[in-house]
Amino acid sequence: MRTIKIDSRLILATGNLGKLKELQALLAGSDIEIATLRDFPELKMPEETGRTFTENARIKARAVVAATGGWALSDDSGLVVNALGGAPGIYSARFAGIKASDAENNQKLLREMADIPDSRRQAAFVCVMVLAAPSGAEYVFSGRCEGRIARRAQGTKGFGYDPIFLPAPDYNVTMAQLSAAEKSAISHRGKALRECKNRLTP
Ligand code: ITT
Repeated sequence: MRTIKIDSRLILATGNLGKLKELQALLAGSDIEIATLRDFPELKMPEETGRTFTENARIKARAVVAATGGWALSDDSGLVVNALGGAPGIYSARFAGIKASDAENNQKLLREMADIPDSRRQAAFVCVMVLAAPSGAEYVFSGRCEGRIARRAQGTKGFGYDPIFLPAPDYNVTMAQLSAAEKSAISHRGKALRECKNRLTP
């Protein structure tokens, strides 16, 4: 497998503080200089008009490369619920409306799942990352975390749907009851970023 050499700082192309914290923790200690969108306050991220996680991740990474001329790493992710035909999927951030809070999204999902029995509550978190170079080269990484939708929200750590997601194989605690390190060890984002880091030259 070809290794990737990042010869300038890497800009984390996300405006989601929950994601940003997890990405920064996973990249801590590496030799790569990390920047965030806060370093580019004039940069306006484009609308996510793609039909897939990968298309949306490409849109975000390309916008940051075009605006900055640097390397960018984007993350498009979401929750895929079997009993809802894959929803909310790429619409996870805006499930309960454009400016919906995490709590509103969780409540809407719990409402829609109210009549679904435990045997049919399977779900997965999905993450696609695009690492984009100023040269136009792009590398795609992905990760998936299987689990089930809980009956009620529990836990205060993490973000998004973490309080109502019971990760496999134990399904005993929600993702929001795990420490940041425990979550990253099993999470969709942790898996995608480790795959990415494995390709980078030291
Ligand atoms: P950026 O596009 O700026 O990165 P965003 O929040 O709009 O931020 P997405 O379009 O990728 O990003 O939506 C991801 C949504 O999926 C996020 O808002 C959460 O609702 C959910 N999500 C993703 N990863 C999650 C995680 O680790 N834990 C809980 N929910 C997660």
